[in-house]
Amino acid sequence: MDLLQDLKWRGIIYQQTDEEGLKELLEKESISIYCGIDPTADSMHIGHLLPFLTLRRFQQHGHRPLPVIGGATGLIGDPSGKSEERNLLTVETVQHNADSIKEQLKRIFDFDGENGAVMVNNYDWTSTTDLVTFLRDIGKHIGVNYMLAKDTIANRLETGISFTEFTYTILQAMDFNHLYETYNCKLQIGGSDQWGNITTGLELIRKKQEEGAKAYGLTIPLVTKADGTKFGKTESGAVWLDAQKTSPYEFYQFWINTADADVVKYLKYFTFLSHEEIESLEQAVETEPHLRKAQKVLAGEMTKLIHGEASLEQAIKISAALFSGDIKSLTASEIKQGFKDVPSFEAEQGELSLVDLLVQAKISPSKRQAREDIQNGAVSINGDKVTNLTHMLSEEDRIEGEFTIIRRGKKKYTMIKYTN
Ligand code: 485
Repeated sequence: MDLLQDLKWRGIIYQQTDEEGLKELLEKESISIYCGIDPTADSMHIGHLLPFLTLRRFQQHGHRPLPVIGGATGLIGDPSGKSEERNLLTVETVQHNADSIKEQLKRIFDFDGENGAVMVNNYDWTSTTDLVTFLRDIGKHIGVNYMLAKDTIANRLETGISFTEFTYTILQAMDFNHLYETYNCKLQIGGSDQWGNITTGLELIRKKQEEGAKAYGLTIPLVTKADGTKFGKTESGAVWLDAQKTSPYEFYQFWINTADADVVKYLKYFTFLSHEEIESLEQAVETEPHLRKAQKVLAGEMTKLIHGEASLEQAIKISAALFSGDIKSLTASEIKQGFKDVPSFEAEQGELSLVDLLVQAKISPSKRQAREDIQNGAVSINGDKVTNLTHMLSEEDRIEGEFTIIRRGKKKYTMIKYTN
């Protein structure tokens, strides 16, 4: 099966500017293909993954990926999908963000070999284009009427749009034209919100390049969830690729929690598993959904891809320990990852009776209940059941001197943190 058929099978193609033309082109030559990202935050989130993983699929079929960092466009602000003008970021912030995102993109592509990826930053050619050249050589080719007809601009005419954001689409078009000239880049991909910007690029290439010059655009669907809620968000916010913002354990858990109704779609979108492997997992969802085989494979593949094998193993270990309640096997750093979202209570250093603590931390509703809980064997400290009613919490109950994990009943965990 060729690349475009595979993308179709996976449901990755939303819109194409010339389906037949691109098919013919890919049959006869290896091309460069690009996708850009604006460094508006210091990390990518999983909403950015699909376009870049798709770029990687092109690389696996012999094409050269050009991940583009929007060092210039990030300073301007894409109006696409935004109902309001963006606040400008400082040059320092955008530079800092660009450095972090570059490191993350490095993990997705192969930079060696004949079709090795080339990472570029549009600041390099945008910042060196002077205003007169921009207006004469670029702006002259793009009609204002043409721009006003773009959804992303038309949608803002009522609420207002600055000249700065209005111009954004031309900057992205200039990138496509520049990459066409420099890397023979003939295809730009992006999320469905990028259609307007991608087609402005094609317009510019058509006007500026020799007769018959041709480039293509392809967009990728917005990732949706069967229950209608937004993909990529959890109670604690966006799911980031940066391990400091979203720990590998949380990242793993995010994918593990995928609904049966979505899991096959996500396996197709995000993993590099073969059609046969995905079809057999689809079978498993139907015949033995309780085993959550497909979710485990999805979470495993994604965590390995973004955080590496060791972090995946750790995430699996934390998940198993939390499930069984056997948290003694975890290191302090693993406990921190696994218990980040459990309720926490700040206690003072020094001796404190377990009964008092259970009440103060609102783990048990009353002293009487606290005593009952302890007697019934329902309370454990760091994974060890405690039945001694007069137990005093001491240094020994602190993991690395920093915290204690109390469990009441099967699932209710509380993290006790100590103030000095
Ligand atoms: O030449 C280019 C310069 C900048 C961009 C693309 C080409 C970035 C683009 N305008 C943009 O805003 N992209 C979004 C971003 O940076 O977060 C998202 C899109 C999404 C998908 C993703 O980037 O909203 O659909 O394309 C990779």
